[in-house]
Amino acid sequence: MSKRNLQVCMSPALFDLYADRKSIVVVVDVLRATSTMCIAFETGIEKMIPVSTVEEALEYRSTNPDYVLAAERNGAAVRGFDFGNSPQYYLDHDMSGKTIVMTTTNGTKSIGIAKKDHEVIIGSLLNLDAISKWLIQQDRDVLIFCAGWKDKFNLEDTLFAGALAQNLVDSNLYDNSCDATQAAQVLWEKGKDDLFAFLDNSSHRKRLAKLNIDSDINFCLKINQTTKIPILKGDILVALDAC
Ligand code: 3SL
Repeated sequence: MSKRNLQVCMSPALFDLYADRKSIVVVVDVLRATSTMCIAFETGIEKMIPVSTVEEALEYRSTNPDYVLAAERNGAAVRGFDFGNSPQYYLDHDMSGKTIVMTTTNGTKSIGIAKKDHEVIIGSLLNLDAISKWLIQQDRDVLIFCAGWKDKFNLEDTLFAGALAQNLVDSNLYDNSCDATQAAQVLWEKGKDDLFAFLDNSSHRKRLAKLNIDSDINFCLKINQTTKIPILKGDILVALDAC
């Protein structure tokens, strides 16, 4: 039996090189967009509409006044929006049944790129095991798509890619001859025992620390806090409960 293809794309700038129109794409932005999406569904939101621009988000609300708008640029909440991109906001506010329209610097942009030709699901360390199990049940190739930072490589998304790749490779169903996949696995092996310390000198940890949000970073680095898997149906994310 031939093995399933498993690739890691380290940056949106490289996506066209990996796109094959058949793989399931797992979009990841550990700090913080896709962690926030996973926890938003865990706390009971009904739908989320990820959009690339602030203007698109505002347009949604002009026709749907009940929608809640979340927007972040360069780590900070965008003025005039209901809130920004903190996963912990959803723990502190009751959003059950709500539809959130969300735009972020890299995460929602990456979803916009991937959705053109691929089925898209949302990954984070918070739903790592759920997403691993669900993917193993699908007889499909997998492309893990790291959102990075403004087209640059980042460590935290690569750590997630390595963790997910390791789980998939352990099932013996996937071929990991992609060099980027192997590199991600090596980084995961090196960092997995203390992710916070491993990221100590990383660019986005420093960026977020300047905004005083170390507690969000700690939260996003927790593993297996939810079994919710956001999946894109058209332009809308809904929750797929794993297993
Ligand atoms: O780039 C993004 O999509 C965000 O997750 C960045 S931040 O963590 O909100 O700064």
